[in-house]
Amino acid sequence: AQERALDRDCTTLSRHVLQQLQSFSADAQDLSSLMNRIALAGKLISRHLSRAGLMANVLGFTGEVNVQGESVKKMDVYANDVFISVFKQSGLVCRLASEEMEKPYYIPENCPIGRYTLLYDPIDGSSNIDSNLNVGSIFCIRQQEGIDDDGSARDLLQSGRKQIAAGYILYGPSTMLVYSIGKGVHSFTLDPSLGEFILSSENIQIPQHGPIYSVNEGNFWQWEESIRDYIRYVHRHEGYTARYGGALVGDFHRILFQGGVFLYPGTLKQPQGKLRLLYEAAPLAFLVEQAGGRASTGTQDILDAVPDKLHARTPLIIGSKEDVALVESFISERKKEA
Ligand code: P6P
Repeated sequence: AQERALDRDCTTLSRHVLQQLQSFSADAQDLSSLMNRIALAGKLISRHLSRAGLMANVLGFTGEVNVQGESVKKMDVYANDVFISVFKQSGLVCRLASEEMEKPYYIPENCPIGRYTLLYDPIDGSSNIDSNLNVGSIFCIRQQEGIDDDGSARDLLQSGRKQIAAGYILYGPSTMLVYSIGKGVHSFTLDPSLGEFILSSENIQIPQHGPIYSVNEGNFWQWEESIRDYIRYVHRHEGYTARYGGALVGDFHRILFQGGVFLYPGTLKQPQGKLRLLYEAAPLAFLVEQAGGRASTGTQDILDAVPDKLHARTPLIIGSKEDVALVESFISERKKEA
């Protein structure tokens, strides 16, 4: 057992990627070093978050909202800059597209050789920071298709099936990195004393059904009737429980391990919902399909949705196959009646 534990401790993330691919090809090496860079970004952000916690406490006593808002904003900007500087040095990524930047950030020196684009939400759920609750980073990697000279990143406006890797980092009681390169979903836990992400679960499979439904019921009267029908159903039936943390990565992580469904439907104010397709919904959809689950806009698979712009939003219903299908059945039922 001790030998096994030692083997596990020596399975670093970059090693794990190469084991997955059973190849040492250039592409495999690229992916391995890209994942290593993601891990470095996660370590830097994790360390800063604990300090931000201290700063926020100190600043928080002043009760200055703008100061707290500033520290949260500083965190978003800090995390965004971490990804940029970590990937600048990678020599592999030509372009970074993030929720924090209107346009993609180009790394010209990487473009002739850099074949990848990193799409990411550096700190998702940052409003949770000032109440010391979990937040996350979401990322995915796509192949760069040609160099667009006008910086329009048109080649990014394609379906999520184009993703070659995706995952998230959950900054919770421990910092966990969950990823897939298309060969199953695997999780690593950061050992701060080692400064390494250590393999914790391999080939994670989401239960086919689970008890959890995760949605902001404060929007109940903002939704279409079909979503209200679903909520009435789970209220009436035994075996369901509501869990909502207000930060997508933590809410999704809970569903991945315990089963159930997370929903952020369209509302009257935002018919396309609040969550972004390219760097929030699509990476999680990639993961959940690899884990045997489903992700839907309500009418089509998230991975088939094609954005019309970089920061396009989408409704998101994601989790266990049976639970996503149940929500979709209420939506199609109402469509038939319409
Ligand atoms: P609401 C956080 O702001 C976020 O982008 C996601 O992390 C989270 O799932 C959602 O918005 C929460 O939105 O409207 O329920 O507060």
